[in-house]
Amino acid sequence: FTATTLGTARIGPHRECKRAVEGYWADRVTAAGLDTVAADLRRRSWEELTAAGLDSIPVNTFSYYDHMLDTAVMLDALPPRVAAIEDPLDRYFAAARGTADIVPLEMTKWFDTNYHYLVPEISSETTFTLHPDKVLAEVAQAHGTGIAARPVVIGPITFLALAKAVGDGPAPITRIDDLVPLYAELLDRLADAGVEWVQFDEPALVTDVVGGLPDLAGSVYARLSGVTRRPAILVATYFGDPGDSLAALARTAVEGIAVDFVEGAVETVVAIPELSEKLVVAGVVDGRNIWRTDLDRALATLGTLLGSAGDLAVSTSCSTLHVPYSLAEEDLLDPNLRGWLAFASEKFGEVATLSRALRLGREAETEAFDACRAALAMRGTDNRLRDNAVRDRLAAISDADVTRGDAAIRITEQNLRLGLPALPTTTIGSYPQTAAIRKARAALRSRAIDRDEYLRRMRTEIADVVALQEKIGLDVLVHGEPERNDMVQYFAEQLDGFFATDNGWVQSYGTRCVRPPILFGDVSRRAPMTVDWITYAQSLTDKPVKGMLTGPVTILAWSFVRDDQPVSESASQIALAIRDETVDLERTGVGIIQVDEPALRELLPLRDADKQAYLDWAVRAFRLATSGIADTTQVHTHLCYSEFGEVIGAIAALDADVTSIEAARSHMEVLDDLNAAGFANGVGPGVYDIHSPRVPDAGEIERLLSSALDAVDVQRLWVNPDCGLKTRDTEEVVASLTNMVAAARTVRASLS
Ligand code: THG
Ligand code: ZN
Repeated sequence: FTATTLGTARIGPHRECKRAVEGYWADRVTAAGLDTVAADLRRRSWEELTAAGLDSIPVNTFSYYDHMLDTAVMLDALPPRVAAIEDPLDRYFAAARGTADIVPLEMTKWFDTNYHYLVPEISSETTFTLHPDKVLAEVAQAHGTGIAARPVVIGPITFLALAKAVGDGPAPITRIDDLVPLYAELLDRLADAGVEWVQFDEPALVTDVVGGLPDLAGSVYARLSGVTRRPAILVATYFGDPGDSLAALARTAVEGIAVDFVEGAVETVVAIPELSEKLVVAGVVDGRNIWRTDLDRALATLGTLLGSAGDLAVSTSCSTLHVPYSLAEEDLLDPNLRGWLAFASEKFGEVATLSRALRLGREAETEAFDACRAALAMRGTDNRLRDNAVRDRLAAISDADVTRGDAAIRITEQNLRLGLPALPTTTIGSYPQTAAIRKARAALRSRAIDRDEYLRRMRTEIADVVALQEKIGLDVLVHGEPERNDMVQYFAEQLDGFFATDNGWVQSYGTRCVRPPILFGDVSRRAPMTVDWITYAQSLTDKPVKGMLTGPVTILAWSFVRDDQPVSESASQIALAIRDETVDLERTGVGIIQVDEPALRELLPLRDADKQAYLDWAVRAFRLATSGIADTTQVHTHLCYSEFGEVIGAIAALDADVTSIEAARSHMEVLDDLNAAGFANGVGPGVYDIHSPRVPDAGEIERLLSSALDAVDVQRLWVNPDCGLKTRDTEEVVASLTNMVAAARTVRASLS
């Protein structure tokens, strides 16, 4: 084949799948109804790809929740605790979300993206067997509509490398020999189904997550390509340079290898003689950022590859899961900016254009190339790209600007000022986004109400949330963030250098989506962004109210970033804007400011060699944002969604006075790691998992707090949930927080 994409989004162009799945959970949609919506979305997506000019169509990239979970189902590797649930769909959702008495699988970031996958649990009792029903059903549906279907399945190496060992089981990757025969059986079943090409996704090969990956890739794919009855195999690497794994794969009998040329280097391919026997699927169109492809440059890359590859197909660099569906949905975009962008559907067009230009010459696509050059020339000269005031200010930053006073002295001064009890209770920041909030936001958008009425309604929400927290008995309050649609989008909308989309939804996990803002120019703050809300909340209570901000690394990680300067430079610009906000909050008397960095782990480079440089600039950006205020002002931060292992030193280096951190799903293990990293400041390990509707009882939280006290000194321990509460409903929140406060009081009493 000549033109493809490695995968597509599945949430639906108007989030149809999200609505259907949530409807199913709420008993408003039947299983059959859900199936119809899904089948229709798949068919429309395949038709779109075909119409765009792609001649190999990825299938099985659809999912009701997550493709790692789908793979766990395919391999019969769901945890035993869901086995008793008879219905396969309900069992699947129980593993994903938990139930009243089942803890769900852990969720963590998919490589360095903002997508979260469910982490399969592999124990020594896990016996893998093959259940290819889903992939076969999607292939059958595709064949039924005459589509050149190429099923996509997560490869055995990536599946195991991203899974987690439970019990006393060894590292999951040691089970690779158990999986190879099942994948061989899968090849046979796919051959039966008339499949010509299968794609095994092996993004783990661009990382150093487990040792010896090149050898493993060579041996696993030598065995799989040795299967006699099978479709042609495409091994897809993406998100980075596959390094030595590429040569190892090239020496096997697989027919195709996909390489990400947005991240990876062309030289790697050119140097491997065995590739002259293979189809190289060249990811020259960025699958995960939203900039229009420089067609001339991409065609030049393809030209260089032509001599080295046996055959060449054009593709997006990875699945377009990570970008919005289509620019056609964006009515309000600045026309200049629109020309610089390509969402998924525009990218499919670029792939087809490049594929035709490669075969027929650039002349066959003159119009597309001319339009591209004109748009990119406009982008090059747009004066919003450079703000000299911001650049001068950054150039003048010194080490003193990123350093606060001694941590032990700071905490003493803060304790005097705040007068909090031992084991202070608090929440992460957001409260449920109630129907009233959503209604008000929609009414403002449709101009049914004016700005003043909207502000008035938000204030009512804040007053309710403050009263609720006082009633529950929390020690440090928040305003609840009713005015924020999203913790990144909210700030991006108020900062110069960003713009927002109307319908640019991207799946974050399960049915949850975000609309990442687009960072296109130099960043600066026009005016205070949060001060009025916080001061209003503080006026309603004698308890301290935290000022809530999003940190520079997270704003960067959850935006589409400009590709014309190092991201570290963008991070510093955002940090200055946040710093200005902290100074304004402090000036109005706010005593605690939380600067969240849940995405700190997310941008960690995939290769070990690149990690330290990232951690250095990320920590510096956070410290730039938080070092403009007095030592008597307490800085909090919050981290979640990850294995913290590799960033634990950086978390300590952030030097926040208090760090709240996701811990409930990993049973407080993170505290020992923080201690080992020399972290001695305050810490609030999350005492219950907010991603599940399950309400923890007080006894359970007491036990967690006791075990936390084994690891940290009582003066350092804070009590809080795992994460913000915006996805929960008020009833669950009240029940859970009431139990949390009761548990804190019991443990507090037992101390004296
Ligand atoms: N914002 C952004 N990215 C994120 C998070 C975030 N990535 C990591 C983590 N938090 C993901 N968590 C969520 C939690 C809730 C929702 C999305 C991501 C969510 N979304 C609404 C939905 O899908 O219904 C839509 C929200 C809206 O209307 O804007 O609830 O917090 N950027
Ligand atoms: Zn969180």
